Amino acid sequence: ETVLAVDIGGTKTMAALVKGAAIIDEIVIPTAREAGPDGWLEAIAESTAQWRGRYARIGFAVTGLVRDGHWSALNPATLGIPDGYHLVDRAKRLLGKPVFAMNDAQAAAWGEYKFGAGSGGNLVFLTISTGIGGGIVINGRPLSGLAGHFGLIRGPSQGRAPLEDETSGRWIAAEALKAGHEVEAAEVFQRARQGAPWARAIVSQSALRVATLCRDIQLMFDPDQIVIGGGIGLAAGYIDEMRDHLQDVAPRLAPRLVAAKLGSRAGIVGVADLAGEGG
Ligand code: BMX
Repeated sequence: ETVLAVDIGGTKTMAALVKGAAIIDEIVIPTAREAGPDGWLEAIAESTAQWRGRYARIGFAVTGLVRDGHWSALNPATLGIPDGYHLVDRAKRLLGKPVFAMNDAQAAAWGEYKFGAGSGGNLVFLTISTGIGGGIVINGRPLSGLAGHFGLIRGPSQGRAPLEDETSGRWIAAEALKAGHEVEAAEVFQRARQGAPWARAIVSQSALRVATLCRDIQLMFDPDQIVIGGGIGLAAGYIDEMRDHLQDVAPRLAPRLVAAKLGSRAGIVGVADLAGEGG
């Protein structure tokens, strides 16, 4: 069964025709942050019009909290979704097929568990991107609701801000600006690789905070592995930097970090699988 799978993140939106774990075709468009959910759905309908008639079901993996088909932001700085937006109803009306919706990182956790880096045991997935998302698969089941929203735990600044606001892509760009460099997160990584001390310091600080989070996650769920994804998490050198920060952790406490095998497509593949089963 072919599924239209859509992943709406704080920075970009990906849509794909998916069969099993195979991507038949895909497009990526920026998430027009100011357009709001009606605007995002219209952009998706437009840019996937050429696939109409080729899919029987639709899956949405979205940044934010999904409950009973209703969609809300937990951290509006990551994406300003209005409270309780009727995502499933609106998408179904617009695209004309049954819609299943879930959180992006929870979908990615399922994708990696079933088709990617998973080994069959318990797994935690972390995406380090605009924000920090997470998903947990325990005893072969993906947890839903708030479970895995690790980016929302309190950060290092005396608990004032969510961890993701002091760690992730937006923070990296903001820190660079403070250091006098008006660049996007991706360029901070490039400059760090070239050896710029200011860039290296920012990347190292971010990786240290995520490494500390992984250490805590290991104590909560003892997963077989923690799968790292997202544009920041998969940036060259980031996972190695995390491993460096974990070097002095006793082996029996140490989290086992692996890169997402499905890369940026983990959410798409995961939600397609769950939508294909009928949600
Ligand atoms: C935030 C939260 C999570 C999401 C994570 C990663 C919102 C809007 N989103 O913690 O639901 O999984 O960001 O999202 O509250 P991304 O946009 O960085 O992929």
